[in-house]
Amino acid sequence: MARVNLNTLPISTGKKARLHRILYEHGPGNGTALLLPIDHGLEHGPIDFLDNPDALNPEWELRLAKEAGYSGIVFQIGIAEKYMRDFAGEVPLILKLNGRTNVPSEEYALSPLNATVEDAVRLGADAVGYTLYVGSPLQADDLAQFRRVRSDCDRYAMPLIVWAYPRGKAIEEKGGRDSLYAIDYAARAAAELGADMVKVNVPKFEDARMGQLPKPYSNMRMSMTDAIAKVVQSASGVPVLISGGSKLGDEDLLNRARASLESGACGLIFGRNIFQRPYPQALEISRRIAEMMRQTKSEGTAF
Ligand code: FBP
Repeated sequence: MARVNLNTLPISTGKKARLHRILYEHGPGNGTALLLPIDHGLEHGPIDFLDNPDALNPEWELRLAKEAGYSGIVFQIGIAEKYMRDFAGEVPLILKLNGRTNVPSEEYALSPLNATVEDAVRLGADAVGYTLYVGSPLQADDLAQFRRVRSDCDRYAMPLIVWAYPRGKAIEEKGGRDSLYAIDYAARAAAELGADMVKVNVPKFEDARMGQLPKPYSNMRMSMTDAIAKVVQSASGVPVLISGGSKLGDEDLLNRARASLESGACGLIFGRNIFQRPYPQALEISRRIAEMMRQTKSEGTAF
């Protein structure tokens, strides 16, 4: 696991102070992050909560984040405004600044801004999140929007975590959003554009689509661990968080966590895999993952 060393990460004093809370003062600590993203009601709709309707109430996730020892929780503005107050200072907030529904097609993906960096400051957030749809036909709008957010983040010393998501028509024509080509490219693009931290999905190798990938990715096959390590390397020193995706069984989820940590990621950001479990199971698996993070030896990329 690559633990983030804030003394060598080239960031401003204010960003360092905020990231210190996430990476050292809460959660597994010691330069790692275990985050709980809760923006699915907007991104996917209430469908994601059908398995566990208790989790529709954000107090469920906040209580879990506090009890299990998460490094931070991710909310959109409406939920943050209504629910963070009781947990302010106890659970670090990452305010997601953009978001969209999945009702329209992803062909022309763009995630519009719904909140500002000033909102994040007012709510006491320790970072903001921005979804960048790398490769979308609407990338000119996305990049312009992102540039304004990045510059606000620099002005307010607010760490910027980029959901580096390859999406859209052209990405689908070139092998799809989950390919190593697409995820590797997205991680690198986010790093080059000024992310302080990059969040990516785990690359997949789909036999039927390998031929669509640009060379040499069309001939590149590797283990999950090596694929994540490749993406971490492409991010070139920008700390990488690995996301969870749709719900897995306990052992598969723990394997995903282990592979991510062994590949040089500095943290994990698991949503559905946590809140779609009943509370006692969500608590137990969260604690097992946090313990794994505390025990995984520091290795890989040095920040
Ligand atoms: P999960 O762990 O549930 O995959 O959550 C991570 C996340 O990035 C959420 O923040 C977001 O709502 C969702 O995935 C978006 O996923 P997608 O773009 O694949 O629909």
